[in-house]
Amino acid sequence: MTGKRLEKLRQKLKEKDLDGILIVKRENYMYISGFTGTYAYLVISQEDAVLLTDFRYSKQAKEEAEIFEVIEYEGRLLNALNDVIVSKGIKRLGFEENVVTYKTYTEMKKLLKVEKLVPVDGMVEDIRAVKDDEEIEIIKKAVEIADHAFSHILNYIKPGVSEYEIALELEHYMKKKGAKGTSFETIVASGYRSFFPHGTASSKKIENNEAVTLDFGAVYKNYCSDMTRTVFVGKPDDKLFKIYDIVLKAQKSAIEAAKKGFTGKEIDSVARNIIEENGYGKNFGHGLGHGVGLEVHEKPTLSKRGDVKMENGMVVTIEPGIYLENLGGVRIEDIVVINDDFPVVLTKSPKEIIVL
Ligand SMILES: [Mn+2]
Repeated sequence: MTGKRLEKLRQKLKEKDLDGILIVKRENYMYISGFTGTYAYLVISQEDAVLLTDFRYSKQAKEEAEIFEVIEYEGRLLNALNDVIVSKGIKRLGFEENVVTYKTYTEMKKLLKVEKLVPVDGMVEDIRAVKDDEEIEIIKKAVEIADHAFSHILNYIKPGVSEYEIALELEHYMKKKGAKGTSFETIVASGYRSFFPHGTASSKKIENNEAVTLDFGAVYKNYCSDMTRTVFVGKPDDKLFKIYDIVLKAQKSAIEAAKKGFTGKEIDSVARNIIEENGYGKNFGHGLGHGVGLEVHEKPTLSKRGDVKMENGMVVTIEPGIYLENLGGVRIEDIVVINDDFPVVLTKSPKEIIVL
């Protein structure tokens, strides 16, 4: 599994003319080495793959990161790191510029005997954007857990129940079904609060005749899922039914447009044009979607800034929404896998209007 990933990374090191790279971000070292613990540093060059960790994790690292040379260090990390870099002959060392703090960078500059420390932007993240079959199978399971939780929670949403209680029940259910945790803080936004695209659950109680937006995800084997549905309780304002139809049309059209070779921006514009044509352009103030994997928000982005072309195996969300102040909002979000001319839609929950 990880051999291929290591190969891809080594190819990128060559392209950037780096002798090696230091990897400290957890999702990145998990992806490259297979080690799932919470403390490790990887040093990777063309010939070597070293994992530095301490007493707490060295046995686990040896088991999980099979093709890595695991070094259990004592004392100061940077000294151990320097020993590795010197013994492996690394002169130009890349580091993750979005992860390493200024303090660490300053210390590395002082202590590491390298010719140059080279900031690197999203090298492993770019590789992670395209999932292999093993990853897609795991994400499928994370999506399935959320799908089951959604059908379970429909029986639970009624006037008088608070958003907190709904979030708690969703989370409890997902954990019972095998989730390790939630992908992010569960969003339950009802009535006027559904205007807030990211309204995390509050003590507000569900009332009759309002919209309830649920946005949540399960973590399974360290991979995230992410889904959103808006359901109606009783008979809310006709306008909400109207925007539901528009969002649904935009969402389905964007899924059809999610083809290999198209940029995130192009796919975003398909949904955005439909919403704009209907007069709600200003009420769709966020991007269409994002990659999902070890992180709930990762590459590629599907938005006005999305200039990356879709490749088979990319796993992304498609989640347009319309939000009307004082009235409420509607968002529908599925996870899809890019696959030539039509993506594989992983999310199976119904999308037609549900009135409870
Ligand atoms: Mn999302």
